Amino acid sequence: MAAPVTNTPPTDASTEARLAFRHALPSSRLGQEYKSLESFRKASGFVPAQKKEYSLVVITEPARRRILLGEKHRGFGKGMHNSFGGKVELGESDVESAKRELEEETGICVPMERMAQSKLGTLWFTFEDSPTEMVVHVFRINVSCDSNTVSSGEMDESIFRIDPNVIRGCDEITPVWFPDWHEIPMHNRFADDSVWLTRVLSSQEEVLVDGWFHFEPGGQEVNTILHYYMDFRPKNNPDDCSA
Ligand code: 6U4
Repeated sequence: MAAPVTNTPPTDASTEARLAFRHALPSSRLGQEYKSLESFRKASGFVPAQKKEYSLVVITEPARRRILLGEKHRGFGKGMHNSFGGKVELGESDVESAKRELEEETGICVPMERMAQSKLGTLWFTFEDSPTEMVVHVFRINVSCDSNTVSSGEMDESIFRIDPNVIRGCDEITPVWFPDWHEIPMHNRFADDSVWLTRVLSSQEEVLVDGWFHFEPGGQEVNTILHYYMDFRPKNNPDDCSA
């Protein structure tokens, strides 16, 4: 029997991060955290028959603590607020998918090299009632989106400048800025976002994250995690897990 993390104090870094987000899901929806991938796998006991790969791009404006989210009108996650992305098409890399989907869904064009450098990690999702594992390659682009700074040369090179006028939606998704990321409608997002995204946004430094989430049956309606394992680490010192 795999050992769950039962002795984690209530103020561990992940819990603390989550509590700062007003609409984060309660722990009763987030399942049991495991301390290793091996113990997570033993607990879920799930072997997917097939997998599908996706890209997901998180767009944030750190100076204003804003996040750009898409209101999804159709397909997987319909009616929810999600970041941008979609399937990795045949012959495409994860980076190419992220670049293409972001541009299709928001009008924002990020160069390939920039997108490649912005990879946060990978999330693996399995579901009690589906044979298919979703493998989601996650990227984060920090932007400045202000018409006054579009032509200014003085800016931190980690910030990607975008002209607010380029942002537009498509028939699938409408992009909307949320003025304070602590107000993200987490109750209207996939449950795992309350675990990994809250942690990523709360971190003062650049981080990498890989996560494995096994969901209860019932899909989007139930939207509840049974088991998860998350490997969260600073980008510049990947061996240090204290971020
Ligand atoms: P079509 O209909 O072909 O345009 P496509 O846009 O290629 O579809 P879609 O929209 O079904 O694919 O992609 C699903 C999107 O949802 C991907 O960006 C990955 C993302 N996603 C899936 N599960 C997620 C989860 N649990 N948490 C999360 N994002 C998830 O934050």
